[in-house]
This record gives sequence, C-alpha cells and structure tokens, in this order.
Amino acid sequence: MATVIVEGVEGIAAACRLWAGPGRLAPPSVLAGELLAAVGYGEGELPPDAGVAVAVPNAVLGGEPWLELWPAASPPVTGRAGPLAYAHDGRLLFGTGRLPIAGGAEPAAHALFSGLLALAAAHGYPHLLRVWNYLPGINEERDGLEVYRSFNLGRARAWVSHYGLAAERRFCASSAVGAPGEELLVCFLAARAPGRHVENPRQLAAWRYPPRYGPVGPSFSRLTVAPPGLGPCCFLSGTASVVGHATRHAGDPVAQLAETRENIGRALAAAANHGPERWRSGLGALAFAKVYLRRPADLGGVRAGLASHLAAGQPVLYLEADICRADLLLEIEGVAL
Ligand code: 3EB
Repeated sequence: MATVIVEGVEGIAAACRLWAGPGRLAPPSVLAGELLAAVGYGEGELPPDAGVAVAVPNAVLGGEPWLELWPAASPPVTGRAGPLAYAHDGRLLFGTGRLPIAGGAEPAAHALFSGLLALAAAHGYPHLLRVWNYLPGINEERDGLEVYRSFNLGRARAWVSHYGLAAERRFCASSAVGAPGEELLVCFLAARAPGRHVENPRQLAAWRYPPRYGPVGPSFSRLTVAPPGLGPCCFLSGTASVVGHATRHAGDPVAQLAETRENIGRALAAAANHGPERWRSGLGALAFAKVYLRRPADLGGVRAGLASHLAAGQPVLYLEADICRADLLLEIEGVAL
C-alpha cells in the first residue's frame, strides 16, 4: 500500500520526505514545492523537475519502490561539472555522478571524488555530510585487485589531494555497496558549515584498517551529525558485522544482523552526546533505514530479526546488494532524526 511515511519537522528533517510506492502515484502533497533532489529506489519515474534526480539501480526486495525527496528551502540552482550534476539551495548541496569502471574502480573513484570535493567547495558547501557509493562488481577482481579496494585507492587519493594529511578529519558518513551495471554511481550531500564526524568505540576507524583489507583503508566516518541549523539529524554510515577490524559471524546472516544492531546502537549512542536522547534507542531512531542484503533468500530471516527492534510503522527499505567484504552478508544505514 502506498503511503507517505516520513515527514520531519525541523531543519533537514523538515526537508526529507519519503514515499513508498510507484513514483507516478505519489500525491501532490508529497511532490509539492521545489525539490533539491529525488532519489528513486526500484521501478518508477522520478519527478521531472527535481534539481537532481537519481535512480539507484539496485533491486528492491519484498516491497514497494521508494522515492526519497529532499525539498529545497529556496528555488535550487542546478548545474553540471564533468560527470557530476548538482543542485543547491543556500543550505545544502546535493550532487551525483557516474563513470564506467573498466580495469578497476580507481580512476573513476578518483575522478568522481576529486570532482565532487572541488565542486562542493567552489559553490560554498565545502563540508561533506554523506556519500552513497554504488559499485559494480564490488567483490570481483579486475587487474589483480578487488574492485572495492581499487575504489578505496581512488577515493583516498582524491581526499588527500584535496585536504592533505588532515583529510581524515573530514571523512564523512558513507556507504559503499555493490550495484548492477558497469558504472560507479556516487551521490553526496554537502553543507556550508561542518558536521560532526563520530567514530564507533566498538570499531576501528575504517581508514586505519590493517593492510589485509586492501592497500589503503576506506575514507569514511561511522556517522556524521548535521551542523546546527540543519536540525537534529545524523547520517549513519553503512554498518555491518565488523568488530575492531574483523568480520564476525561469516556465513550467518542472523548473527551478523545482531552484531550490526549492536554496532548501530553504540554508534548512535556516541552521536547522542551531541544530539537528542532518542538516538540512543538505536535502530528505532532511523527515519530512513536501508538494509542491503547480499542474498535475497535471507530477507525473511533478517526481517524477522529486525521486527522487534523497530517502532510501529517504521519504514525499512531492503535492497539487493553485494557488501564490500566478501564475507559480509548485510549492511544497514540510515538517517536518524
Ligand atoms: C565496514 O565497516 C563495512 O567504504 O564507504 C561501510 C560503510 C563499509 C562505508 C565505505 C564501507 C563503507 O567496513 C563496509
């Protein structure tokens, strides 16, 4: 059944709307006003007049398509820069870009991240809050290196060229999952003022992962709390069954889910030191929760394992996606409002 399921009240929360159902059926109240960006998951048209419109290519599992809408505070200014398209409204800049990966993802990742860091800065939104990455063949080897690892090389090189050694203090909340097709797709959200990047005390900072996981670590923080003025809003990175740097419970989706829940609880509790108490409640605090599943057959078990941890009517989107480590079966991300 198609319903409007989330509408916040303040700052970014007021700016976010979520529609579960085919895009062409979304009622005028959902599509009302100027849109900074529209992100579609699953089949369905995107609003034609959004500043930026992106169709995420991953399959939705066991439910309706989603439209994630980021209304603009004022008529958005839109533009293109190389492979990137963007829209900004004086408060936030939303951008997206895609490039084919051939022998590996390093050149595409480097080009997209150099471009997005430069364009966000050039337009006065130098502070990244969130990046969503979708990588074709994420666990496949191309030219002797796993695609995710070559992506990490290109991404890290772009951050360090832009910020030098201080780059790691700027890393923001992110997710990086597999995707169908042959193009690396990146979406990002940037602000005029800095967010607060928070680490999870249960997990090693990803950029410090030991070399067994690849020649350079992933450039992201576990969470980013939006700056003051954008409301109580916290972007939770893709979170998986990783403790310290090690994967836990290889092969067991239900145990990976429990470990992931624990990680989300700890991460949000750490962020709650700078935000509302409700973030301490863990998964229940996520207004936009997305679960990426490597194996569609795990949907039933994972749904059952989540049910008692969700608030009544809390929307959760399940997407089919490979996860960045071959032994991870699921990852959960979201926005806590
Ligand atoms: C992990 O904890 C799981 O490369 O941007 C989660 C979130 C993961 C973001 C990224 C990777 C990324 O390492 C994988």
